[in-house]
Amino acid sequence: MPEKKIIEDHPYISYSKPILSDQEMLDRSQLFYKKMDSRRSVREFADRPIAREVIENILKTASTAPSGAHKQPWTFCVVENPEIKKQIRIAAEEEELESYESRMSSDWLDDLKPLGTDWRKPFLEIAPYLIIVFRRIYEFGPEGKKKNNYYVQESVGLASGFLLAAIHNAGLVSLTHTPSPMNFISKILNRPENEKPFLLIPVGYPAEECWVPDLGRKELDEIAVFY
Ligand code: IYR
Repeated sequence: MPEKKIIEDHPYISYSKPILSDQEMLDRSQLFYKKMDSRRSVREFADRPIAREVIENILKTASTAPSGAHKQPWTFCVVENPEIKKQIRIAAEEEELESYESRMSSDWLDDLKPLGTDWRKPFLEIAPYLIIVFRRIYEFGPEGKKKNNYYVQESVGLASGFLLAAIHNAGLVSLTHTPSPMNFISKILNRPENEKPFLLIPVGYPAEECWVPDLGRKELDEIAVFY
């Protein structure tokens, strides 16, 4: 059990990390990089079922992300029900068709060509789970008074990153899908007005035959500047 102490009326616990050898630190950082570098966004899913408990662990991991004033301003909705998945697919494809046919610029469509995306989203019915991440703009305080959360976009972005890493670590794949506009999902899932949809993430195994674009990643000197 960690040591506990009260500082200015608030409880604290002692926290430390073991000092690693230089080699162990290097090995761990390298291994984790290699592991994360093998993550890919996948659009072709298998319908193979996944235990609910795995999804629960993944969500608990996502919720370990830091957040503004530790408000954890997120809700994860998990859809397994085939009827609800179908409703989501129909509504998402309707919006996406409109986007691909008239809302997206020609530059945008050109940028997406190497990814092979289009308005069809069959994975929304095939993947065993859809996780919909909602950002909670405010909470209802006593007497229903609205209390704004802080840095909601940043916090929910971080939690979503943790979520994708946890999915990958469990040996599963995901897609960060952003049908736009996404309001339809609040209606289908009957979410309260303080929640706004952020990302729709199908989770499962890749299809037996699954292809992903042959993309590289930027080199270190393109993404980092050391001073
Ligand atoms: N939301 C659309 C379009 C799309 C946009 C971006 I930026 C992508 O990186 C991928 C797709 C869709 O999901 O197809």
